[in-house]
Amino acid sequence: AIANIGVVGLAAMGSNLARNLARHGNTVALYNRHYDRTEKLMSEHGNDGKFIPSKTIQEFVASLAKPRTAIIMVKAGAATDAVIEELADAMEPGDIIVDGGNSYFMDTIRREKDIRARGLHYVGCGVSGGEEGALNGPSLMPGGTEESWKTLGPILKSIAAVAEGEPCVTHIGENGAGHFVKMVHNGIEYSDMQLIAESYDLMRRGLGMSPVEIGDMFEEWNKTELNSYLIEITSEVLHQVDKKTGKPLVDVIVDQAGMKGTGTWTVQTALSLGVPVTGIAEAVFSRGLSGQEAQRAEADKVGLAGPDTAMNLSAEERKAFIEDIRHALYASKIVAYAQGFDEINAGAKEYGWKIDQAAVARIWRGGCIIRAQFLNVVSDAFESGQADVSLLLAPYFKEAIEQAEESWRRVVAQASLKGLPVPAFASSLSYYDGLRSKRLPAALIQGQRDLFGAHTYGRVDAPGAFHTLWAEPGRPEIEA
Ligand code: NBP
Repeated sequence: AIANIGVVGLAAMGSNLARNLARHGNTVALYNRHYDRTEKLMSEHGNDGKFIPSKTIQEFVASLAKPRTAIIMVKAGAATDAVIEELADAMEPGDIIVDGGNSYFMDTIRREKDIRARGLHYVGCGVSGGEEGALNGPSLMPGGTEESWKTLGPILKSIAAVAEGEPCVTHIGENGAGHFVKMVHNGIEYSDMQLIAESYDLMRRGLGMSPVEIGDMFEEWNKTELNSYLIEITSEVLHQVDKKTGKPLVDVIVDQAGMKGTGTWTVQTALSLGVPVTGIAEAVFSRGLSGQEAQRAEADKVGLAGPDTAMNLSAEERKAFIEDIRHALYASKIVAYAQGFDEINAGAKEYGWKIDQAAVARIWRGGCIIRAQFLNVVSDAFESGQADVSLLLAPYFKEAIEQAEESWRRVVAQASLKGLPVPAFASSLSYYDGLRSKRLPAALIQGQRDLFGAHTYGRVDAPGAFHTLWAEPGRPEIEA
């Protein structure tokens, strides 16, 4: 038998992806460094479809039809490099190596160049949706050449999630474009989660609601424009009761959020591109603060000053404030997405990719962690060209924020007065206010820079660069 696709790396993600491929009529070659994983997949799920298991990479490559196409699903970093090397040695020009792991896009750019020089195709493909998505339909973000997309496209379309009748996969762009977009997807996921967490905290500590009451509220919110996978699972988490103690599970979980690096990459990349992704950055920093165990314990012991967080509102005021939080969440979410798409735009310019933002929004509507009804209107805004400058300037989102604005300000102000941390809400609002300010205090900063470092400044009334001779009052400025 001959396979039309192969999977290398059969841990949680790889075995589920292989099963998904087999269930959709593909004949799937299988290889894992330790054969026991391959055996386990065959014995437990061999009936899912047609598989060709191999014990060596040479056997695996020999079982593939030309052009041979293999998807690597191993640990990102050195393991991926090792597998690429083995595959490239065994393959022939024209064959396609796909990396479906969470690789850093600069690694993908480097690997693509190396592999192309050997006459093979190399595709870095973002895979979102976790284990469940890999099995039942992920959102897929492949980079690489147009030529490789011709072979790979139909295979990926066969296994991707479907949203509004369309498969959640599109050719993102050359070399590292797919992994870049997957990275920003994860950054946006961080900010979505942080905004939800801040909303929860305001209701919990500010309004004194129980986890179940808040879970019910998220269930209600899931029927609004906030409808999304993350809001849905938040409700599920908040309704969960710990079997051991009978307490709400959320109260038994240690309040330290882990991270594997893609959020950090998103912010590091944004910093080097000069794109303000304040919502994502605050989300990453908040996880960082949550992990500062020793500092937090000491601060708690010392007792840093601050107000009582309870807001003591009447039933009616409480209802109104919950609505305010919902509006603040929506407005901040729009800002985070606007910033994420700005980063994609800046990355595309820097690395020479042609990325269709509308198509990106469309493939995020299903399969992935940030899937949301809201992405329909995001893709419409890009499709129509109304979001070319910023998503915030597209009429639909401009109006949505106008409707939410007062609530948003009340939430940030009240949270501040009550000592409740809302870094993502507050930074998103400040970004919005900065964007709409006709003049920013950056003029003062530029003046300071010219004084201490002769960095020069532009004038509002004349072209060119100017420098003031600060020490000589009679001669205020010269053209630099
Ligand atoms: P892991 O990231 O846990 O990696 C385990 C796999 O890597 C096993 O198949 C293992 O083989 C193989 N491997 C290692 Br480790 N070192 C190797 C080497 N030097 N040579 C060959 N194989 C090696 O698996 P995962 O959780 O299934 O994730 C796979 C990829 O998908 C990762 O890049 C991950 O970031 C990405 N991803 C994960 C998720 C998720 O929700 N988990 C979502 C999206 C993307 P062995 O069995 O022989 O040890």
